[in-house]
Amino acid sequence: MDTNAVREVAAAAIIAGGRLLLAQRVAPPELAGMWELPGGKIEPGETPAQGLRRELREELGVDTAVGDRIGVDVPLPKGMVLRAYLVSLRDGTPTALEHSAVRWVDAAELAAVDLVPNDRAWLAELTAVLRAG
Ligand code: DCP
Repeated sequence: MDTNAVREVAAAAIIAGGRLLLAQRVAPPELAGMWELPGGKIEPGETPAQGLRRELREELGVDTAVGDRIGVDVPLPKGMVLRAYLVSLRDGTPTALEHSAVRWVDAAELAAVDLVPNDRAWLAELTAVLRAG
């Protein structure tokens, strides 16, 4: 039993050339078709950066560098917490291996996207980073 309290879900804000990478969920039914920052559950024994890099290799087929956190902690069911990190691409082209599609959005497009409800908590920070870059 991992007594290290909070189980984290890490999500990646992959930004390149003033655009943010979004991935379209296939499940569960209530989120299918909506767009998210890709990521997933950090496994026991992993640092958040290690776990997020693993998830991004599995989901998108890319090698990444995980940077600073951005935005608020979003509480999830079962005592989990969702956190976003600024991430840069090191190698590979993001490919939808576990999503139905990926797309790059600028700040204006981000405002119009059907983003999963949890990730909307980061809209202001994401928009600010996109407008700065
Ligand atoms: N989540 C979210 N926003 C994100 C990423 C995840 O709201 N940008 C939520 C959706 C789920 C939970 O976090 O409630 C876990 O996400 P995933 O199902 O994507 O994580 P895993 O890929 O690790 O799940 P599994 O182990 O079920 O395959």
